Amino acid sequence: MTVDIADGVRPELDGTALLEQIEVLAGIGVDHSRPEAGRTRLALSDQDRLARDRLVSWMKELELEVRVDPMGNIFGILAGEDASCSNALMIGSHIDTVIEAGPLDGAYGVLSGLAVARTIRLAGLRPRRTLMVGAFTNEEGVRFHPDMMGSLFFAGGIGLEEARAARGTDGAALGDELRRIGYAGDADPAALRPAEYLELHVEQGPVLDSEGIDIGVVEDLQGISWKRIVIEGTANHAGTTPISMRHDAGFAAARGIVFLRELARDSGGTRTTVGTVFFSPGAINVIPSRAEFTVDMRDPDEDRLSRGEKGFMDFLDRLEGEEGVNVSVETLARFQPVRFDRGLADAIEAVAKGRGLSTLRMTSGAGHDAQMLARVCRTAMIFVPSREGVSHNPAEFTPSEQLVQGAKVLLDVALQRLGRS
Ligand code: HGY
Ligand code: MN
Ligand code: MN
Repeated sequence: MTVDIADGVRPELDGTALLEQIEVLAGIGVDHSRPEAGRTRLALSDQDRLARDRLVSWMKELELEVRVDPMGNIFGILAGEDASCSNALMIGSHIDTVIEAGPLDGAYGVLSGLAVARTIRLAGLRPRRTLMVGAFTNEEGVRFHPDMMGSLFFAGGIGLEEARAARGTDGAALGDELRRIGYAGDADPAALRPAEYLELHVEQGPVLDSEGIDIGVVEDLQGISWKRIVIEGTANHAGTTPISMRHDAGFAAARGIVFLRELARDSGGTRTTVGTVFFSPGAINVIPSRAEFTVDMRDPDEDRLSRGEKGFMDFLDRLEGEEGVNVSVETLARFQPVRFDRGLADAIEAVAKGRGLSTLRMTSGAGHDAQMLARVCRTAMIFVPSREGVSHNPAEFTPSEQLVQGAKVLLDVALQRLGRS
């Protein structure tokens, strides 16, 4: 029997099964001696492999065909009457995490996709079009840069050899790690590209929660610029060296961090973050000879983002002369703002309203695999609220009923799309 929402076919999604799987996955990567530190599943780590193995086992329980591409992207396929992937609907996200992460970022979207497949399977339905559930490699980009690397490869935005050669912050080569954990697959990504992609995700920001809105209809996603800055100064004695004679890489870095905050404050929309800073040689009584820090700069407006990048580069030029240091800059990621598919966004909004839910059209502040899938197919995102906007933090939380509600909206949209030829 083919699925068609027009037939009044409305199988009910089992929220309990979804919540149970979220809890199981959330337990992978937890250091039980420090439960307050959440979970850490850096891309291609042993913890990531455990989560991948668990996801694959759940896909197989649902008799999905499991395919893995050369970047370790995992796909569970529920064939429709039209068994082609090129006309398929894919629902996806990621299961790698940042350091000391919450339970929902990424995992919620993948497991909700699995819940949609489970609902269709248990109802004995056969969709007209194929449903694919995807889990993309290295969405977070914490260990290997850039972020969204698996979906970028899937969308043809980075070559396999370049990706496999990426060096992690721990010095490991991405290709070696893919092989080590057994996820260097052979499926051709081009043959797996769908016609449409949906991603359900927690907002990770404060808007929906503070305004009491049930569902975010994500229309676009802001631009991202990641850079690594290395400042070379001169080590010297903390006690004997007059301030006027110092070439203090640490102080120069501190000036850069303050400049970035002031740039964001005065910009009207740019957000800047310095998430990592390292000083060398790292001794209390030695003026740092070297400082290394990363810059995460984001803006929904491409021109303003470019101006921010240039403003910071001009500042670094001045800094070299004023502090007598040498500055080098490496670009780690640069993605322009992305607009999602209007028709899919309209369908999400209509379904949510049909369920009596409040909705808000919004821009995603976070990066997502959807921004890469948008390069190759019609793509849209659904958000549910994050309690006090907290994410990339063990305290990340969304009430169960809101998680299940979001998954039911996803199911409704999916059934609509799958029921079409
Ligand atoms: O950085 C991001 O926005 C995403 O979590 N990778
Ligand atoms: Mn995410
Ligand atoms: Mn994230």
